[in-house]
Amino acid sequence: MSSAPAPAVSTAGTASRPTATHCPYCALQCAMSLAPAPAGAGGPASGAQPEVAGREFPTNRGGLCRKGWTSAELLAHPDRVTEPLLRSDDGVLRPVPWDVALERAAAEVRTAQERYGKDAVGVFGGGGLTNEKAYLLGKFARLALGTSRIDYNGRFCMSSAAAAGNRAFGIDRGLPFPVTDLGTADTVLLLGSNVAETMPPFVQHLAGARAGGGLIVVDPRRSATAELTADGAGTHLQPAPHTDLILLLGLAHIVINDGLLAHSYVAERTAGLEAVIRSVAPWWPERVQAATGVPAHVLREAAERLASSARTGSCYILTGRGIEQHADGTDTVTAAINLALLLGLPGSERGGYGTLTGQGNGQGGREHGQKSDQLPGYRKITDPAAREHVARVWGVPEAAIPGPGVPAVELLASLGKPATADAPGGVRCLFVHGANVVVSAPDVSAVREGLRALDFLVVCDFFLSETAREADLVLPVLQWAEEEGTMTNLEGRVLRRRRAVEAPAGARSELWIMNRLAALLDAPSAFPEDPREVFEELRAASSGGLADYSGITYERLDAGEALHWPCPAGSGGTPRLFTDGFAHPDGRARLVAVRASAPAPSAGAGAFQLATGRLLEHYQSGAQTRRVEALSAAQPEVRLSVHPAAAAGLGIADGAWVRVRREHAAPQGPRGAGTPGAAQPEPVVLARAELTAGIRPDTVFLPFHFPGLGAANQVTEQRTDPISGMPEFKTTRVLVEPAEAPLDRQEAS
Ligand SMILES: Nc1nc2c(c(=O)[nH]1)N[C@H]1C(S)=C(S)[C@@H](COP(=O)(O)OP(=O)(O)OC[C@H]3O[C@@H](n4cnc5c(=O)[nH]c(N)nc54)[C@H](O)[C@@H]3O)O[C@H]1N2
Ligand SMILES: Nc1nc2c(c(=O)[nH]1)N[C@H]1C(S)=C(S)[C@@H](COP(=O)(O)OP(=O)(O)OC[C@H]3O[C@@H](n4cnc5c(=O)[nH]c(N)nc54)[C@H](O)[C@@H]3O)O[C@H]1N2
Ligand code: SF4
Ligand SMILES: [Mo]
Repeated sequence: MSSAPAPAVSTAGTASRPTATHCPYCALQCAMSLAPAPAGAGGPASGAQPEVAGREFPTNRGGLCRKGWTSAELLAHPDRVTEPLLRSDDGVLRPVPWDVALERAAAEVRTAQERYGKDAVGVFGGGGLTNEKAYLLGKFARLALGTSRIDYNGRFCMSSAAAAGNRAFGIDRGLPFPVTDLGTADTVLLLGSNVAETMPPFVQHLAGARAGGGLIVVDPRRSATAELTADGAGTHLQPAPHTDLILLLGLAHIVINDGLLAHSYVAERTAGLEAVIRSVAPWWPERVQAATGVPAHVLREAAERLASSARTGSCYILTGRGIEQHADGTDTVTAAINLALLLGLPGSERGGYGTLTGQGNGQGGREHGQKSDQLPGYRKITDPAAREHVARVWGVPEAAIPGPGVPAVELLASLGKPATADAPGGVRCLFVHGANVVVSAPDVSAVREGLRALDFLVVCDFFLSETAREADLVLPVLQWAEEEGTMTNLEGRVLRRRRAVEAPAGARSELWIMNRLAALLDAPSAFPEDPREVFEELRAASSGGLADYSGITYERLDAGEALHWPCPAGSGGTPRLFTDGFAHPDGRARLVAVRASAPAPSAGAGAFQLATGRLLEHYQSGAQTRRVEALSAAQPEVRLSVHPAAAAGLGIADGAWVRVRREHAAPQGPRGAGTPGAAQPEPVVLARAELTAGIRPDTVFLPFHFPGLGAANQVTEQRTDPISGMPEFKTTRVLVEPAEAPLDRQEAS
């Protein structure tokens, strides 16, 4: 088995022509072409890379950001893992042949399940996986492992927006319209989104709004995107972090009280107005000003601008992680959707509401069964008809499909936990596919402790990420340009990923890995290793579901058709949703009354709200981009943004080292009272201060791309949104103090 070739599925292969594909990173999925390495360069083994070029496509119009341009550098990177690595008794990861690796993994699954039951094995997936891998991983968990314990990093990303979209519209597709529709807008309200750094080529779609002074950016920082409002291009609203719900209730209050409501749209297309009128009543502009810091007259001007565009031009409301990644993220997004509905936008020709999906396959990855409560086609795992349908496609009795599992934070909190009188035991053996939770999950010290308490940890990755370093078994997988598959972009459009280069000998496709493991575990259904075959099965499994892919084929995609789901067999797909109605049985959107609690008193001396987010040069946990020379040279270490006035108060100069810690001791997380006698050191972040007048004086900001003591998630907490399971990533009350330079500089990055 160890000499088995990687699956040969290429249509383009390593032919001399460039291969048309898409960027490996974010959900904009910019089109690019990969030309083979120049002749004589010696192929991947020599480190020669295919050449990346931007390709004409509606979302990026030939543009790429720095991450896209440098993405091919990682294909033949010296850090690539190219053999399975098993931890020996002395604690060292050592190469083993594939058959040894897979047999060991299967044996550990059996042992854990014999001792503790089926749910003792867990799976943690990722929104970067192709549709084929995400679909098969969901099936692998339910049928090959027989566990309900599967969830994924999309829970950290899209879950609040998804929950709010489902509640309001009956369906969750990030943008219910093509990105290019934004070109017609004269007003765009962008809440908690920094597209200028997180999706640079997207900025061109804001040109129309900027030209007329209609870009409104809501961010506690003067982000690169907020800067796009300069010179009359728009307005930057700079509220205190985590006051967006109040701000949005305030805008709705003005729309209702100042006669800006789209009466006939609301009457014909929505339900729930009365309760929303009551819920926004207490938030008159001056009260909102007191809570958020945004002046009342600025709020009035913004509401009037939105309403006049909605009436006579075109107006869009878009949200990003800045307002979504909160413990009340679902309600905050709901308030943004309510505002859009009150203005008559969703499904009209005058604009709409959308959320900007994050990961490369953040959209498709949330449709086909990686979520703990979900089956393919965006079906509910608790719905008897959905279970029957999927069981038929899988050729198993309905009862063979486990029930719902638990969301990501709860799953991670359960690692290694023994059973008690009141609660079942946690996961003892975990498979990780496409996430680096030791950097990206909230409260990473607790996560690391959980991973170390496992009986067995399997990590599939192409690099030794910080999470892979904790593994008992690392399985080396393929990178994007080495595999075939499909991705679904932020507009719900399905795209082809194509193989452009040979994979290193020794790495294997995840479909191949699942196929072999399923056989070793006597799985009751087939696990094809050919992506096209998996996609055919996904089409059948999704047929009739909300996210119906049954009409999409590799042939249609290869012929260049633009196919947005839902795409039932024979249809041309749905680029624009809601034009004829919403996905609730009565066709109406739901206005859902949400309430804000009065903000907590402002932090005391030396205390701040810590906001977290992204830098242009790094992607997520940085497992990939920290290995790209130009990117890591541009952003080598973590920096804490601090306002100069706040820094002066703390006696901190630009470039000085600071320590960031929680203002209050963390509430006892779900891990319980901890191990007796094993007092954990208080988690802190060590960073250099970067003084910037662009941030509010009561706020500090950290990017989350760095590991170790540089990890912002050292201090974030396990608190989650009760509806979506989204962690509170975006605000933590912290103390900032001067610190000594770390003895080992590496510690901080
Ligand atoms: N360069 C880069 N690009 C990426 C990624 C990456 O890691 N790096 N990741 C991709 C993924 S998975 C995602 S999800 C997207 C995320 O894309 P964005 O949502 O644009 O990214 P963030 O930087 O997380 O957050 C956006 C902004 O929210 C602001 N913010 C923080 N707290 C608050 C608050 O309480 N209220 C408001 N209104 N704003 C707040 C931050 O200051 C920040 O500027 O980016 C995708 N693109
Ligand atoms: N404080 C704070 N924390 C955050 C956020 C924040 O804004 N603030 N944002 C959150 C968000 S929106 C997200 S999306 C998460 C993301 O956080 P992570 O899930 O940690 O994201 P990545 O760094 O993309 O991790 C992907 C890992 O999988 C590997 N990989 C890439 N492609 C594949 C593949 O096809 N198969 C396999 N097996 N491995 C692959 C990569 O090498 C990398 O090690 O972080 C969240 N954490
Ligand atoms: S914007 Fe996103 S998809 Fe486009 S090149 Fe940059 S990382 Fe890649
Ligand atoms: Mo994300």
